[in-house]
Amino acid sequence: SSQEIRRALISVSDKTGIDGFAKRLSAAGVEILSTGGTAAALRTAGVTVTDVSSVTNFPEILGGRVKTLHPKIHGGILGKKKDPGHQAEMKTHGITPIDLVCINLYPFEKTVAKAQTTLDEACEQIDIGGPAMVRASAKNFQDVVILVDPADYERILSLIESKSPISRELRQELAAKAFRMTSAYDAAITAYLSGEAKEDFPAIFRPAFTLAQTLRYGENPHQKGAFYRSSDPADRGVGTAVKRWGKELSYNNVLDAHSALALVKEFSGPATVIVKHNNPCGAATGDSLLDTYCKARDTDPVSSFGGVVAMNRPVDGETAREMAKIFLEVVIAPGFSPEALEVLTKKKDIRLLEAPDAFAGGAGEKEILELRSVSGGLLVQTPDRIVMPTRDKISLATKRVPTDSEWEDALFAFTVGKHVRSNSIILVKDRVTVGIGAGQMSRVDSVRLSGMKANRTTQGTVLASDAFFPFRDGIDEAAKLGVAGIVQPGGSIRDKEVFEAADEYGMFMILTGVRHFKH
Ligand code: 93A
Repeated sequence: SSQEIRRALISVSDKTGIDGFAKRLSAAGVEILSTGGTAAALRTAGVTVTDVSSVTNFPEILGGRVKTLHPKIHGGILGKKKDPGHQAEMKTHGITPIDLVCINLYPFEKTVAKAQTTLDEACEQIDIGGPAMVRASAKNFQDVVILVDPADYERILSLIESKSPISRELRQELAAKAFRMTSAYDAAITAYLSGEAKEDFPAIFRPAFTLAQTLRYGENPHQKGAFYRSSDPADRGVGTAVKRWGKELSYNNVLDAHSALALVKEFSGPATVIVKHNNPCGAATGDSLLDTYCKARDTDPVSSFGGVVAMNRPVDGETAREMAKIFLEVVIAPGFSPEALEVLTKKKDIRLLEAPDAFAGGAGEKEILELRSVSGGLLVQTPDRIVMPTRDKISLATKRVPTDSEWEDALFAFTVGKHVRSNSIILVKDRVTVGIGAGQMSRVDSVRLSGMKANRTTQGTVLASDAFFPFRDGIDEAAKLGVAGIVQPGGSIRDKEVFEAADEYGMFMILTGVRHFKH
């Protein structure tokens, strides 16, 4: 039949197992064509081979750069058996059909993975003729079987040996696999030549985590969960914290402790952050740890109950005694004084995490990539490490100028906003959160929510917005709350209208030029 495999072309860089495959093909009566190195290897193994150069009647030239790029080869692959025109032309030009093509390409990726590889060496390993044949065969898959994976050899051999037809479905499956391979090959070349990823990608995908704990469950009891610790000595935090006291951590504890820690680390003076459902419900800086704890808790005492607390100073006795008054899920801090431990270990439901190395960082801290799984893929990004430009580099959009204290509140509010789910609006007074509007789908609702969440007057507060105001409505709502001024990135097409609204209400407006979406 026209589907019979009479002639195969084998051209492989990696010759492992190719002799066994070729021997069986040959024994089944298939003529074998091969390029220089492959032909030599097959002859050594005792297989009868026809040289491609004898088919083309042209030697391999340019050190092998041109071996199979010839009409006698590509015509043999691309000619359609059911097309009388094709068949006639092939006859005229003495082109014999090729029914099976078996290829593996020059090892480009392996070559560039070696640190000492030069650009010239890398370029020499860009296979041109191989992919051309792979793609030609895959295009004409109804007539040509394309093999690019040794895992498929046996399937095809057994069909040939039993004189069974190779179905269209199987041919198409192999063609899809072939194009997948050449497109990955091209992607590797693209990445190499554009200087991309050489360091980042292997680092992301190398096994970088070890199991820290099998969790009782995931986010919910019907979900399974596990917690992995980073093997990277520069990646320190919740995963490397030492548990000084308490029950097993849950999936949600770990997540909340991570978020609370990330925010509290932003501050240099004593600070406390309380997180609920992965959003801060209170944050404060102040003179003492006790002071900051009380202020953070009183932002939203209802939500603070059962909260996850992060502090950037070792927990002392008096702070611990205050904390012991309500139920808290987790406390994460650089340490605990003996007195604090004595007080807090009386509570059976609290977990105490000591993470001194999480605070060791500073300016030279290594950038740890953030990974997030999505269906069918993985998102990777560098962390959001900046807050806002320094006061001398920042622009003001309004007539009203902030006082020193308001500048400090603006910085504090904008810092908190960076750690709250978008759209986020934060009201702050004297470096203490007054109201937090988190995770709304419209900014104006976040403004309203920040006022609703306030436990005390919002008069004279500074409002931070994680992204620009699309309309003036957010400013109108802020005015109703008695906000003194606003800090936001700016950059909306309606900025003018937004600035005018702020001027109308006598507010100041600081433009940071930095956006802090957190999804
Ligand atoms: O240098 S190429 O881009 N030019 C070609 O015409 C060509 N034809 C086959 N590379 C070419 N090949 C590749 O040679 C194949 O993809 C295979 O990887 C390799 C096999 O060469 P040999 O049989 O000489 O070891």
